[in-house]
Amino acid sequence: MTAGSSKDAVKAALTTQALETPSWAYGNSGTRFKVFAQPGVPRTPQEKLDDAARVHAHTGVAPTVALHIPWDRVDDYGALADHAAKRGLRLGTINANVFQDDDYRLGSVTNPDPAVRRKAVAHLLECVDIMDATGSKDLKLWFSDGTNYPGQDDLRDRQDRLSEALRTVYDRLGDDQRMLLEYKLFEPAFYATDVPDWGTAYAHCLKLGPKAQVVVDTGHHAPGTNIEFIVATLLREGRLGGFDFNSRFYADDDLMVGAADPFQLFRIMYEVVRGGGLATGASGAPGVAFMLDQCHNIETKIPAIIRSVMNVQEATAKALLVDAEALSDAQRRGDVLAANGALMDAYNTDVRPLLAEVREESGLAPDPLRAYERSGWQEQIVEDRVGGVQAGWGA
Ligand code: LRH
Ligand code: MN
Ligand code: MN
Repeated sequence: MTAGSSKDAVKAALTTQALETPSWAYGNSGTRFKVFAQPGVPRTPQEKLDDAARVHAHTGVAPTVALHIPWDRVDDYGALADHAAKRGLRLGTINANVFQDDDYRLGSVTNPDPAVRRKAVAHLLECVDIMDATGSKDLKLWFSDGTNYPGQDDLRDRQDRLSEALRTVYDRLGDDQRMLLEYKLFEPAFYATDVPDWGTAYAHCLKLGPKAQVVVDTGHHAPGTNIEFIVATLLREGRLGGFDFNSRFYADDDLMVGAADPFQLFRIMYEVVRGGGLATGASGAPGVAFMLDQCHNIETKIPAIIRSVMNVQEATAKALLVDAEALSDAQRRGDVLAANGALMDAYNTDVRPLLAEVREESGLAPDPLRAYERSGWQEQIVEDRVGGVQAGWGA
């Protein structure tokens, strides 16, 4: 699939795109100031899957759900995978969590204390065991590790410790499993984060081997960062493992993807299409994982997730509509305005009717949000579920 293909090819590409929703987006969440509990939120990992199944039922493109351990800890992961399968879902990426334990005050895998490092690595290895049980292919690693004050710890030693931990976990992966390494500029570390940017993540992945890939969380950059350039570069190098999609106005806001800056999302998706990132996933090879990583603190969660899925689809459709021939012709001629115009023409196209057609052709309602509203699910869960769980940040 290349940019600017015929309407039928665009529609076909849209039906093969799959988006992964995060279990934690279905539970309660908040800021450091307040968690606003919502009625009807899931009380168990199973109920999170029940909600995710509604998102997939109405959009048709959200068949997998990312788990976060220990937020989604259960006794029997095989049974959880069965629960998902009965609802037409699969368990997706396993997210490790080495950032909510008192022992990790000075870091997890980069902690100066070897006993703490061993504990962190043991958790990461446990996550690979869980992948074996669930059939998950991707292990996503994000480390809150870093320092708050210059001199607090040795920056180079911390990279060595990180490298050693990653190697141990990488060597434990099965042939069809990947390690997705996520970077984040700052927070909770405020002076130096140990994996602060794509360059650091890429350097570690290169050293580890082909199963180590970089994850771009769209909320993890400094304001003004050209994220699509990072995406283009990682794709060229064959190291773009996936996205954690969300929107940011200020820092790691975790708002709905495409809400703050739909144009940026379009530019990112254009580079994905341009670099063949949609096609690899569709052909069955481990391609770019399109995941959401969001928290819906004040808005109703399931419709917010449906809206987010639709926003990614709209950006993807626009990216696919770019007239590649007109664009490269203008670029070769050095016609700046025509080249920019070719991108903007696609961006300014209203793709909602096209997506409505795609859904109707797959037997879905044209408007997933209206369909969800009419389904009665929201009223049902509010009635049935009392005492929903927090997603995990304060848990
Ligand atoms: C860190 C992060 C990472 C975590 C998730 C809950 O900010 O983006 O992906 O796993 O939030
Ligand atoms: Mn993330
Ligand atoms: Mn984040």
